[in-house]
Amino acid sequence: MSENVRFTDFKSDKQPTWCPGCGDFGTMNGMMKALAETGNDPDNTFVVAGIGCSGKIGTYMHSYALHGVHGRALPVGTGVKMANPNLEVMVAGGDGDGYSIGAGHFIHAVRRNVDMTYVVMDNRIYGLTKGQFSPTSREDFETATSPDGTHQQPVNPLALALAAGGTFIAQSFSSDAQRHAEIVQQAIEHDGFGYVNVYSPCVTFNDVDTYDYFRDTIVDLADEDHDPTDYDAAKEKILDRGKEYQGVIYQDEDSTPYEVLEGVHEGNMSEIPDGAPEGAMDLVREFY
Ligand SMILES: Cc1ncc(C[n+]2csc(CCOP(=O)(O)OP(=O)(O)O)c2C)c(N)n1
Ligand code: SF4
Ligand SMILES: [Mg+2]
Repeated sequence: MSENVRFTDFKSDKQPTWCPGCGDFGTMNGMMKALAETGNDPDNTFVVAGIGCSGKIGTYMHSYALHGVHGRALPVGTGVKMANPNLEVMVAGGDGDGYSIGAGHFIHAVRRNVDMTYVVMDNRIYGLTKGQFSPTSREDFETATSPDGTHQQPVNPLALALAAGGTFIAQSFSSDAQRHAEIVQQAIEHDGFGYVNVYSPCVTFNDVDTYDYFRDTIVDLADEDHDPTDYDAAKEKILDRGKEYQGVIYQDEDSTPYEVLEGVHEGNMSEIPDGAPEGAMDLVREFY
């Protein structure tokens, strides 16, 4: 960990191929700012990314990283943190990755409460595969796969997280750069699973959930006198589908991370060897 790290130190030398104006630029910048602000550096940070436009983030950030299998980023992040709790683990992916194919992992990662951060870049569409509706798409959203609307209620991912026993549930908007970075910072600082659903507009395939839409409708909980430690108040906000909230909606201040309950934490990591265990490379070659 270092005090002199700037957020640009988390930028890799790869040029993003995201469309100009994609919300993922702002989402990533906020994550990098939050990491620098919390005293992390690329040497102690591990980014696990899903598959999707959002999943490319691990390539564009300078840190340890793994670009895994669609919907499977969270179990990998859990394994990384359990293997070495000294690492700052950031898991990132899209609404399809996290709430469709990865929905089962999402619920169990939330309830397991490992101390890591999960950022979902929610553009309410499948971007990478060119514009199919996603679990968070609106019921009347017309796409190639829903020419007459989806005819399905969108998933409420924050409600899923609350029902699964989430200890930190937040939402932000990639274009509100300072607030987004602050909220991700609070998620990193939380002792447990810090979950942030980020409105991260897709300018190419979603002409409904746009920057203008979020700018016009977003309600900041900082202006609402909301107490995130009040479970009932949080539940009320989360179940209010008529509003797009930004801020920390729920936080359990008594949260104890899973790895601490399991006795795997920084304090007893001294026995982990510096190099790879004997025979580890043979095992890797077997699957390479
Ligand atoms: C197992 C598997 N199923 C399906 C796909 C095809 N696929 C790739 S990305 C994606 C969805 C992307 O949507 P989202 O997670 O919202 O990410 P975005 O591109 O919008 O950032 C799908 C269905 C895949 N790569 N692997
Ligand atoms: S298709 Fe959408 S989500 Fe993907 S890079 Fe372009 S704007 Fe971003
Ligand atoms: Mg998406």
